[in-house]
Amino acid sequence: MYNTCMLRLKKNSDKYGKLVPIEGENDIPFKIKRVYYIYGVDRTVCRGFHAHSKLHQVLICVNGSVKIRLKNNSSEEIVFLEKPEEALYIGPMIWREMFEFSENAVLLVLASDYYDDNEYIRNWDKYVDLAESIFGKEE
Ligand code: T46
Repeated sequence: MYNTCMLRLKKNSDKYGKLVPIEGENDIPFKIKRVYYIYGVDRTVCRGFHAHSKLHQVLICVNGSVKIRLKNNSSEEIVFLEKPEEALYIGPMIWREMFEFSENAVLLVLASDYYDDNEYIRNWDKYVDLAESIFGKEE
C-alpha cells in the first residue's frame, strides 16, 4: 500500500540480552519530534480510526503483539506486529486501526511532528473524499 512499509531495525544480541537502536533519519525516514507509547489496552478494544494529513509515524510493538489495519480509499491490509526489531512506517493519508492488543502489549510510536489535533482526519467519508481527490478514484 502506498505510504506504508515495514522497516527492519538492527538487533544487537549477545549473552547479556538484546538492544535495538533507532536513529532518526538513519534508521527511519524522518526526524523524530515526538515519542509516545500505548499500553494497558484490553484485547477487546480497538483504537485509532483516523488518518493524518501530514504526519509520518513508525510503530513498534516493543512487548507483546498487536494488529494494525491499514486502509486507503481502495484497499485494506492487516499487519501483525510482534517483534521489537520490526517497525511499521505509516505516512500521510493512511487510515489506521489498532486492535487485538495482547496482554502486556506496549506499542511505541515515533512521530515526525508535535501533537496537532487539527491534522487528524477522523471521519471515514471525509477521508475517502480527500484520498480520492489526491490519489484518484479506484473504479
Ligand atoms: C496514531 C495512533 C497509532 C496527546 O495528548 N498527545 C499525543 O501525542 C497523542 C498521540 C495523544 N494525546 C492525547 C489525545 C487523546 O486525548 O491522548 C489521548 C488518546 O489519543 P488518541 O485517541 O488519538 O489515541 P489513538 O490510540 O486512537 O491514536 C494514537 C495517535 O493519536 C495517532 O496519531 O496514529 O495512536
